[in-house]
Amino acid sequence: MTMTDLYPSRRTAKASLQLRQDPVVYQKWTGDAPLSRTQKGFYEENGYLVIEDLFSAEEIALLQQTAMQLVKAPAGIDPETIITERGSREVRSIFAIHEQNKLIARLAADQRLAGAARFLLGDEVYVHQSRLNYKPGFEGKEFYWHSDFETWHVEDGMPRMRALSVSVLLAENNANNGPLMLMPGSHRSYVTCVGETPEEHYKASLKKQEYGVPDHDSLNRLAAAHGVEAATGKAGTVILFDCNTMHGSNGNITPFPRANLFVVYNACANALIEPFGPKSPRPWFIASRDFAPLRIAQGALRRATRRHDHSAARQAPRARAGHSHPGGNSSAGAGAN
Ligand SMILES: O=C(O)CCC(=O)C(=O)O
Repeated sequence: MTMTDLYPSRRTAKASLQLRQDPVVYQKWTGDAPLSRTQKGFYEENGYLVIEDLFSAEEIALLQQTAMQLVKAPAGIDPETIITERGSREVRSIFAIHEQNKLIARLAADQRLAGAARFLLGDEVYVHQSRLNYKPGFEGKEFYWHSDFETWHVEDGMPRMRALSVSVLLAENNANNGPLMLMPGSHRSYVTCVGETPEEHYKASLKKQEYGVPDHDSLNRLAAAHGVEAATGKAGTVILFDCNTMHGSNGNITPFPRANLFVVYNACANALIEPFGPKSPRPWFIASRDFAPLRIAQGALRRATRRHDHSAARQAPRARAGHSHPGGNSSAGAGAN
């Protein structure tokens, strides 16, 4: 399906700042919204929101143990979904993590996260992408400044700005270990980037992005207008941020790893079409094409039992046909930028 490109990028020799053409919050606040009026207002104005104490200590410990197990012994994880750091065998990211682990699938479907996304995006949602960014001690490299939307639009065919990320911190993020940094208010400006995207760009870009990188002049202007905030917090802190908020993070040269989970929700009405840039879409584990609405789950996250086995969200992720992405987001129990 072709559609007018409202956010062209990587087409011209010079970068520019354009105005956002879409709402940030897609519905009015009412008393039964999953966020307070103040939280909704903060998110709308700043393009992000930090929430503490959404999860119990037991739930956080369970998520931490699960994430560490996956990083240390990624048996059962499709090797294609594991991205290592440049020049090292350390895990940088594991993609489609909610499709490969039932606890993370359950987390992605949780009312506390998915319910907030559904409210802000004003529609049913599905998971466009999930990942665990590990940022190992000593070796964890930076994530340079970017707008996720620019990449998702150009490389995945996401038509409009109607998506957001939720990051669940699984380690304390402090000034030292490369916490997420955001430019509050930057979500209202779209930075177009320079340089035509090579085919299969994702193979290099998940380690270090070369295209879809904002230029210094645009970053200077955004930073002068909005400043930079570091979203630090204890383990369990949740950060919601709009798909077009300028963000990035520094490397981690401390000995302590920093693990953060990311779940990206897209409005079902904003399902992907053909990419606006390169011809071939990115693979299933980076950009899901299963647009079935997520079935939202209530209640506490629980340790795996025989009834709730977290070992694999799905049978054999590698059995997928080509780049297609079989159904499953609609099931709470099964399961970059
Ligand atoms: O993990 C981080 O610190 C930043 C992650 C990020 O910006 C990304 O994966 O797009």
